[in-house]
Parts: sequence; C-alpha cells; structure tokens
Amino acid sequence: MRGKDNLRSAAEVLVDQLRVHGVRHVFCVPGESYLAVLDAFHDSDLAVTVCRQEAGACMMAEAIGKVTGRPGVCFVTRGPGATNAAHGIHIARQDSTPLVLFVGQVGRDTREREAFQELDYRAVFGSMAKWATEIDDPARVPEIVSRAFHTAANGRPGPVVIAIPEDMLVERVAVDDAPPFAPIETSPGPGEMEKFAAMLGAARSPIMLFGGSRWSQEASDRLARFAQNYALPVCTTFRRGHLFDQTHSCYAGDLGIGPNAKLLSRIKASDLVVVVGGRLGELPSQRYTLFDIPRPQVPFVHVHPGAEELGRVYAPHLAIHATPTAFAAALQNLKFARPPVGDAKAAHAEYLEWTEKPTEQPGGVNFGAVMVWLRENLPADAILCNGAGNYAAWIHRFFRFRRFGSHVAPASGSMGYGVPAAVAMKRVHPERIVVCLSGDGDFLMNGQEFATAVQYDLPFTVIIVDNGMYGTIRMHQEREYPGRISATDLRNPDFAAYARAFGGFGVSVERTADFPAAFKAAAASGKPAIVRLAIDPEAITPAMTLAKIRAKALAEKK
Ligand SMILES: Cc1ncc(C[n+]2csc(CCOP(=O)(O)OP(=O)(O)O)c2C)c(N)n1
Ligand SMILES: [Mg+2]
Repeated sequence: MRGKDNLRSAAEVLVDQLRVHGVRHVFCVPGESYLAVLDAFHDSDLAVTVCRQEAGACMMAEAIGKVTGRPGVCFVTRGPGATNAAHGIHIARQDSTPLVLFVGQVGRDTREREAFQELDYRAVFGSMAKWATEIDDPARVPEIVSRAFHTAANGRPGPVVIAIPEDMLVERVAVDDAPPFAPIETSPGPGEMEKFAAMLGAARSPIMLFGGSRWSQEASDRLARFAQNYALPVCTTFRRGHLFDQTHSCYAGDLGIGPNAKLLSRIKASDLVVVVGGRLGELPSQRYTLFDIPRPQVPFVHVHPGAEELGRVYAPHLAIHATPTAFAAALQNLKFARPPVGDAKAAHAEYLEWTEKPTEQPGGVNFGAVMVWLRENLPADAILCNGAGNYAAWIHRFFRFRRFGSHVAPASGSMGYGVPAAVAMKRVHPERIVVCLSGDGDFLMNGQEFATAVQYDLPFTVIIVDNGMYGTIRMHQEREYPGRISATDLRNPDFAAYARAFGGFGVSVERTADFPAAFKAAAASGKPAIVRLAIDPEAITPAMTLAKIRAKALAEKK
C-alpha cells in the first residue's frame, strides 16, 4: 500500500518502472521473498499471470520477448524458484530473446550465511544470463531496471537476472522514475551497403538465410519485396520459419533438422550467402558442416545486431552490424551497378514439391496429414507453439507460416515450451487462434500450466502427438545402439481425461479422418482443450520408421 509520506517503497518503485517501460504482462510464481512486489501488483494495472511452476512462468515471459522484441518479465522466489526458472533463462540465451527475471532474495542482513534458500545469482546465472545483478540500494531501482531493459533488448538480446533482497523492497525512498526505454536499432553504414550491393550484383546464384531475433512484420515484408524484385531465394533457419512468408514465391525452405536435400545442395552450390539476423548455430549449419570455419568457402555476408557475434564463428567477407529491421529499411535505397539475379522460382518449386503432400506413415493417424489440414484451415494470423521432439519435424515440413510471430518455439530445442508459450500468446492475443503442438514427453514437462490456461479462461488447443515414448531419443538409440531400448518408453495418462480433470475439453483421435471434427469440437468448447493423437511409434520421422533405422544400423555394424 502506498504511504502518505510521498515516498514509495522500493517494490512500488520497481513496479512503476515496469509500467514506465511499457510492460503489460508479468508472469510469476509467488514467494515470501518478494511479498512487497506482490503487494505493489495489487495497486497496479499490470496483467499478472500466476503460474504453477517457475519454468513455465519464465517461458511465458520469454515467449512475450520473442514476439514483441521487448523484454518479457517474470518474478520468482529465491533458491528453488530461481533454479526452476533457469529453464526459461537458457532458452532466452540461446534464442537471443529479451527477458528480465526478478528473483526474491534473502535480506541483506543475512547474506552470505547461506540463509534459507540463499543463492548467489551472479554466480548461478553468470554464464547463462547477459547480465546478472542484485539491487542493494532502493534509490537505484530505476537506474538498474532501466539498464536491465536496455541490456536485455539491445544488440543481441538475452536474459537479465535481477535479485531483489526482501528487506530492500520495503525501504521507502524519494526517487524519480527512469525515462521510458526503447530498443536501439543499429543501422548499417553506407559503405557497407555499397559493398553489399557490389557483392550481390556480382552473384549469379545467391541465397539468403534468415534467422535470429530483432525482426518485425515490416522487416519481413520489406525483405520479401526486395527478394521478389531480384528473384532471390530465401530460407529460414531452425524454428525461424515465421520470419518469411512461406507461401511467398521466393521461399526456398526450412534449414533446420532434416532439411530438404535439394535445399542443402542449393546452398552448397550458391555463389553468395547472406545470413540475416541469425548466428547460424549448430542445427541450421548442419553441425557446422555447411560452411568452412573460420573462413566460409563461399562469399559470405553476415548481418547481425550483436557486434560480438560477427566473426565469432564465421569470419565473413562482409560483416554488417545491424538489426534485421534496420537492414531491411536500408535495402530500400540500395543502388546496383548491375542488379542481381536469383533462381527463386526453381527454389520455391523444390520447397513446394518437398512439402506439398504428407508422406505415407504407419498407424491410424498420419501427423503429416494433420499438419496439412491445419495449414489449409487455420487463418494466417493463427499462432503455433511447440517444444521439442521428433513430432516437430512434421510442423517444420508441412505447415506454412505466413506472418511474423506466428510460430513461437524454442530454437534451443527445449522440451516443455509449448503449453507455457500458448498461455502467454493467448493472454496477449485473446482474439487470435492459438494451437500448441506437443509430444507426449514434451507435454508433461510443463503440462501443469494447462491449469493456468483454465484459470484465466484461455481457450487454445493442445495437440498431443502421443507415441508412448521419448521418440527422438529412441531414434538416436536405434541408430547408435540398435535394438537396445533404454529409458525411452513412456506409460502415459489418459490425456483427454487429464484435460477434463483440469476443467478443459479433451478428446482422443485414433484415425486421421477423425481429426478435423475433433479439432473443431475442441474449438467449439470455448475451453482450453487437448486433442490427443494416437501415433504409431514406428512413425518416427516423415520418411523413416524405427524398424528401418534399426535395420540400417544393424547392417552397418556387421
Ligand atoms: C528439457 C529437455 N530435456 C531433454 C531433452 C532431450 N530430448 C530431446 S527430444 C526428447 C524426447 C521428446 O519426446 P516427445 O515429446 O514424446 O516427442 P517425440 O520425439 O516422441 O515426438 C528428449 C528427451 C530436451 N531437448 N529438453
Ligand atoms: Mg513421444
């Protein structure tokens, strides 16, 4: 409660800073270590989402950071609250997402005694966060929160962790709010753009690879027009398919796990590679095999918002230190002595051929056919969320993202992300259709946040791809240790009954033909819903069965 002394508690100052910086949503699991902040929430107009586990809460905030480019905000308690939240911090790190995590801390008077649940967050999050700090002085709350927002969102975005000692939070201070923060766009210089025009103009088979963060719908649209003008093929890197309209005539495909072999050949045969926004990490680089390190064998342009990322793995022929959004804007004025010519038509035809029809699959439900049905029936602004597992291969291959922010999934390959991300998306966009795709293993890592969806009346549908196993690991097992199944089988609950027990809608689908009616019934229920798909464990990838993988591995071992 606000006092009559014209002073504010540090907790009130902190919550006021969030509003100053434009925060609408916070996600939390409460703790006695930051009661004063919870009390300040009571008087604020922030939309507070109380969650069931801190990993889910932190992932929700991370999802907000992903689609807005502004830090998502999460509050957790000390010790176990913070270590649970680490899951979301790691995702924000690898996915280059702006995020600010506040952690309740023991009182300053008991620090370093290993007081109840005490941790040193600078040490715990030191290698994971972009910055980890602790606020000792209530008068410095505006300064430190302001720095946290700038640090999280600028350059290559990432997570910031701020520990807030409980006794500090209740101290009253006279201090001014910080000015509102705005992300800083780093723009390319004219000299770099001139060099870029010369390199692109000289190329006869260029290709562009889009990835990373610091994008916007406007940037995506501008780059689409630029690509269209010169028929430049564009592919997107792992889990970044929403950065380019996949129905666009220049779209060449998804460069992630198990990509189209023709796309790989095209990239290898190209005479100029332009990476925009991404780091070109282990998965899109095909385990660092696509390009020589440090000097790529092909003329290589790297556009990245983080100066420290340029030259970190690849020493580019041209480095452009810019956000994708500023780079896209600078392209509008690009002048060519000789305009480039790409082969987008053939590249797009290869993409369509690879993704048009679902492959044959064993079992009653063909998940590829389900993804094709969703592609044909969901509106362009529907948001798909997922975590990690082999089931995601069908999303990447058969769905077609058309708008920025319509795919919210971890490039870090973290399981358990889909349900929290769907909660966050439905909280922020109640008017949009949100679909969460989960594996059976994946779902139960944060399936308890289905209760959060029920609590806040968030009608989205979770499609659980239930093959009764940690399928990805089984696949690797069959490749490396054929026939020796170890710790990958799962005995699952009745997922439709799980949904009903939480107060949602649940249905199980045994045949592909029954999926559309089940999905429509789920949507019509107006509740958070689970549509469980009975998947044959043999259907391990769109192209291979487990039996085939095992037989191949056994034959190679002989
Ligand atoms: C948090 C986390 N733990 C473990 C893993 C390792 N892992 C990757 S995929 C996978 C299995 C996923 O199983 P499921 O969700 O059922 O999907 P499936 O592969 O069967 O389609 C595991 C254990 C991971 N990526 N993330
Ligand atoms: Mg599974």
